[in-house]
Amino acid sequence: MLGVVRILSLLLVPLLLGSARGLRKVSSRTFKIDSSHNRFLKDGQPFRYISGSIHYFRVPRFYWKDRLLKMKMAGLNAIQTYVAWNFHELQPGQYEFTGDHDVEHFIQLAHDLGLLVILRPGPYICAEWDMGGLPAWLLEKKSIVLRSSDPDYLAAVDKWLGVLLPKMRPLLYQNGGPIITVQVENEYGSYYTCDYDYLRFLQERFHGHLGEDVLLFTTDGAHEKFLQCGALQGLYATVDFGAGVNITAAFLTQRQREPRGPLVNSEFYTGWLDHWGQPHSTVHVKAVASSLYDILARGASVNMYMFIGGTNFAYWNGANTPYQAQPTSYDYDAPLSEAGDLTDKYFALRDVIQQFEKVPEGPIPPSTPKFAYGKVALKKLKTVEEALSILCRSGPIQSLYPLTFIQVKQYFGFVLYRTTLPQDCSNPTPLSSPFNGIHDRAYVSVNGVPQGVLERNLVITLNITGKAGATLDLLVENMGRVNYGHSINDFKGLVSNLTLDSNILTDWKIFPLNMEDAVRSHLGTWDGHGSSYAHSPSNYTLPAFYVANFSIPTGIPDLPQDTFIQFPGWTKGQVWINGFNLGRYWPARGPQVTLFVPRHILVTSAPNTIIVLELERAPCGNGGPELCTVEFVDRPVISAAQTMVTSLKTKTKTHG
Ligand code: 6GJ
Repeated sequence: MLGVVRILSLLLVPLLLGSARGLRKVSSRTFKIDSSHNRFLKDGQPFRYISGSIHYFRVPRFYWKDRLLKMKMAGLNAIQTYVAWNFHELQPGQYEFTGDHDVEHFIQLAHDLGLLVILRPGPYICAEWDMGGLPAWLLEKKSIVLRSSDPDYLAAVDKWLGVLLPKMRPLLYQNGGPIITVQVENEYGSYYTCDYDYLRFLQERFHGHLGEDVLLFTTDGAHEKFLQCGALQGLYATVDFGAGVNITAAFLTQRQREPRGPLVNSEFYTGWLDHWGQPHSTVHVKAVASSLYDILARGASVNMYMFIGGTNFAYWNGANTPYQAQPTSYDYDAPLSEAGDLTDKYFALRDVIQQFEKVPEGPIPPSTPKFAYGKVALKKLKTVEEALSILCRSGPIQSLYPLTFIQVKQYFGFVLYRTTLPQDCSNPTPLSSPFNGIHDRAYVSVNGVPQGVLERNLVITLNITGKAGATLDLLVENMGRVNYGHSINDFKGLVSNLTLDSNILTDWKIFPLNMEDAVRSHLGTWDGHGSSYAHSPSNYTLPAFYVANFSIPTGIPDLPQDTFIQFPGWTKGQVWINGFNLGRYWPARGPQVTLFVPRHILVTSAPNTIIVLELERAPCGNGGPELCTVEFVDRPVISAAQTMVTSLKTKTKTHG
């Protein structure tokens, strides 16, 4: 008898297992490519996605649902987001996935709203984001070859993917979530390394963590030269192009790589990026609508980059080369404005989509009300120099020659470099960075007297005066790391030696400055005695903190509301409200003049604290308190006249 039972169990078990496996397949959701009909299949049915890009790291969590719902109501059936590695692993091995960093919650919100998700986890993402999303601490190996099979780079990538992708697996479509496709790298064909082993490494790791049935793809510019290095067997090749491009030619490029399968434009540019000092970029509504119509009429799947751009809060903006940093606003002239407002472009694109797909009925969440809280008078709190003990609690690092930000383990913001004048400079004496090593701006003072500003590529020599032995301070600002092209290994600080009258300066004290902790915990305590103003022949003022408290009345319905802050008479700096780092302001250069202030950082229950770090010239000298003000207004200004400094102010050759 026992023998019979045993034989039966040997026969039955594989069948049971098989059926269990079969059950998973029978009840499983599928998202695949149907090569015979050049289309996607979702659960076996023909499917075309109409998607829009939104970056969770550029929109406060408070507003994720509002933006996603507006995208849904525009007729989108999917959204696309990058994952910014450096937004989650700020220090090696230290991960942040809560609050505004909670990417799982963001994806779940999309799912709850019936939106599918196209995930682009990089690890490099470009995106006008600091170092294209790669963490700056990778540069601690000075010779690292990013986006390649460099073993140190791959080891860091492997560890990161081992943290991120297991979080994404349950969110895949086939596992019950919204993620239908996953992009490997980003426009790899535009990068010089052209390392297939690197792409194959990523392909193997993505499948290892996400399963063999995940649909992986690549995106490259619509030209064969890009697909040469950007495409890989087993990764579905897609292209990107903007309005006004010859769409037939663009998709022909994709067809040369993918003779069968759906046509896909993974980045259909609805607008374009900005740089400080250049005119705000716009792309005409009609051009975008017309090209979108043409793309949809071909049955192609499309992702509109960006559908909402949002904001580069804090120090997160990237830069292009020759060095040009992007501003705080990432409005991108997108269908939803930086503040999430509905634009003419939104309705124009919704009208186009409506010609191909059913668009949800019902109310579209309206643009949020904006409130002009008016002018707020600030008082000078402390200069950076006076606050050094708070800003750099561990004290300076001594070094014969300057060290970079990375060498002192500072990744963002500011480092103060201090030495003494080795000679008398009673007559104006040239302080120079002969190898264009100011990365990116240095605010120079001698014994507390402002001397002027040195700037990467633009101002590499500055005449200074002072007596031998006087203290020479350079407050160096990281304006954002290059995010595109071969220069993304963008080291910051004084990356080469400085000379005074052609003699190399040595014996430096280097102060990494922790602005965030200082602003959150100490600088707000004002003793009522602001520091005095050092007279500066160049009418610069020392880099200094200014503070104000302002109250928003309780009892008024719906206050606080969103607003915009502007800086009449100020020059350039950083601003925090209630400890939230809103970003950089630079009205003296433009085109951005106002910064978006989302309502959730404001309170009515207590005074709101504004702290401004003005780096060049504050309007708070002898003009009296009425000039030392900022102002909250109810509409943005991001396309003001700008001051583009294009030519080098000295004849010395620059090195990029
Ligand atoms: C894309 O390539 C990129 O994949 N792109 C742009 N490229 C132009 C490069 C500037 C010289 S502009 C906006 C987008 C995003 O950067 C995207 O991440």
